Amino acid sequence: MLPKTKWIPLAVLASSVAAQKSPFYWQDEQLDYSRESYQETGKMEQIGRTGVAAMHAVLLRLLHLDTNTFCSGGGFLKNGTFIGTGGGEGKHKWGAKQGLASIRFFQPCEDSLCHWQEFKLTKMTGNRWYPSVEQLPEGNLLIMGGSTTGAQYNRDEINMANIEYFPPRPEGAIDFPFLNETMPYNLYPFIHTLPDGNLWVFANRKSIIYDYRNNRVVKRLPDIPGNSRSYPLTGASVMLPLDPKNNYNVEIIVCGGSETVKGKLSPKADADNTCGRINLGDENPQWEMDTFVHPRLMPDGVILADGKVLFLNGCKKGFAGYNKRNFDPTFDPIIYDPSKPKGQRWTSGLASTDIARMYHSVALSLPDGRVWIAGSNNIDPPNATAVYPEYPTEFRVEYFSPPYLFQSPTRPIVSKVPKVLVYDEEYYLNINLNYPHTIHQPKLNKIQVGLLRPGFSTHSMHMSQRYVILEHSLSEDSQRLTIKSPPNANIFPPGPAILHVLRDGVPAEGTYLHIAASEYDLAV
Ligand SMILES: *[C@@H]1O[C@H](CO)[C@@H](O)[C@H](O)[C@H]1NC(C)=O
Ligand SMILES: *[C@@H]1O[C@H](CO)[C@@H](O)[C@H](O)[C@H]1NC(C)=O
Ligand SMILES: *[C@@H]1O[C@H](CO)[C@@H](O)[C@H](O)[C@H]1NC(C)=O
Ligand SMILES: [Cu+2]
Repeated sequence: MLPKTKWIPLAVLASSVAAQKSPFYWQDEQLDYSRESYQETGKMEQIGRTGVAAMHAVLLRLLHLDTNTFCSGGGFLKNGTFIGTGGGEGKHKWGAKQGLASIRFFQPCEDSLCHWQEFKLTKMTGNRWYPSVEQLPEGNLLIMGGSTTGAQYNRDEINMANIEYFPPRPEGAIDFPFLNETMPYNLYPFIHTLPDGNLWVFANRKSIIYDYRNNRVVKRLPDIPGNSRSYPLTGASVMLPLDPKNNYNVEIIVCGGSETVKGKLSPKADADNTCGRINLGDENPQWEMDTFVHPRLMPDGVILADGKVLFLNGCKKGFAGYNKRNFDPTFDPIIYDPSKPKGQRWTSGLASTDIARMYHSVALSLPDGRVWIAGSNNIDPPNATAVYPEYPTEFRVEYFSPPYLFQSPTRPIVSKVPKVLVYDEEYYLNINLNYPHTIHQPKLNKIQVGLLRPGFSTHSMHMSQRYVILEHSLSEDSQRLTIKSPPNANIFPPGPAILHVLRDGVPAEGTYLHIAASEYDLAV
């Protein structure tokens, strides 16, 4: 997105390999228990710059691209190859070719020699601007929706009311009438893979349960109260952590969004200040409405190491888009605790930022339990010095350290973590619950093990994001932890993930690993 360079707005993060040296892992001074306030508020730090206007983010490394990834989707195949799909028009200014129908391959590697590959003949069935991508249990990708060209909102003539897969299926694109029914605010539909192998799909205010294997709508759910929640009235959707204790019952929250004014998009529109929560385990699921603390559109909902959900970025007025379409940034992160009763779920008063993160900002959960925050490109052409009523293109990076990093002067450490977990197996890790021992003896030693997929972040989407609690047991001497991998690929589709182990809510450094049906699936 920098003019006159060949770098396209894709921010990609460090690989697992140089983990210990990367900025995405704690430095020693990071855990500063001396500051009592951090225990309550967490810490927000501005460290470094992206070099590109970060608009898409996934845990990988910095890469060179040929085609325009602007407003694309992405996900991992079961063999570990990352696929980026779709994007924007050609931009000769930056040397980017048209990327609307592109499929980009990236195979992570242990040296710095790997890069993107694109093949002239490997394209999607059509142009897709603002498509959603979901990693499926089979280890392939489902690519849904989008429009054939960039637009302020979707129109019938450009609507891609269909689904395709990668690797492609012989039948090509399959009609998906749900995207006709949800016009015109249905770009970047929300998708979550459910433990029964169906998909939950949401656009505008509607949602369905969809059996993609048989191309069949299984159930229609009630409309969410309040405003539209899909682009450009952008809200966020998060599937709450799945837990074997309740047989992986699914609950989903959809938060924020924006209104239309007299049926039209308006920069004066008020953002939505509600969250809806739906329990798919109920016979007749209904939306239970809750506050979103503030009105907010374009929020990022990021699952943290402990399974709580951090919401940040976004603003209070307008709708998603460039150039004086959205105003009044929301600077404070808030945390949602799904396990608490309504009325006690939200934590506010956390360490805030003074950087407006509006259209085209991103956030990703990191292995060390922090959250990486970047981007905001609200003006076209990009302008780092723009002033109100415009907002500058933002290159500064921030890291949010949630309060859990300051709760204890000791932390757990795990080692001997396998690089690959196959389904329904037990694994043995070494654990030191309390490092360094000399400082403090914790009383409870309650352990939680969670598998987090941070997913692909763009436009308030966190494609394929999920968190699954793993069953575990601790040896009598508290030095060995047995964990049970997810029972099957519907619970956790194959691909990379972060293994988090927490003692009394304090996370150890997470481990970046792969979930696979077989160790041989993995090409790395
Ligand atoms: C759905 O929309 C697409 C694209 O606009 C159109 O080609 C198709 O005929 C529509 N289908 C229905 C059932 O309305
Ligand atoms: C960027 O914005 C500033 C402040 O409005 C303006 O003075 C400057 O001309 C803009 N730069 C470009 C390249 O448009
Ligand atoms: C991973 O699978 C895809 C799709 O089958 C293939 O195109 C790609 O080359 C594979 N990657 C490796 C490293 O084998
Ligand atoms: Cu965009």
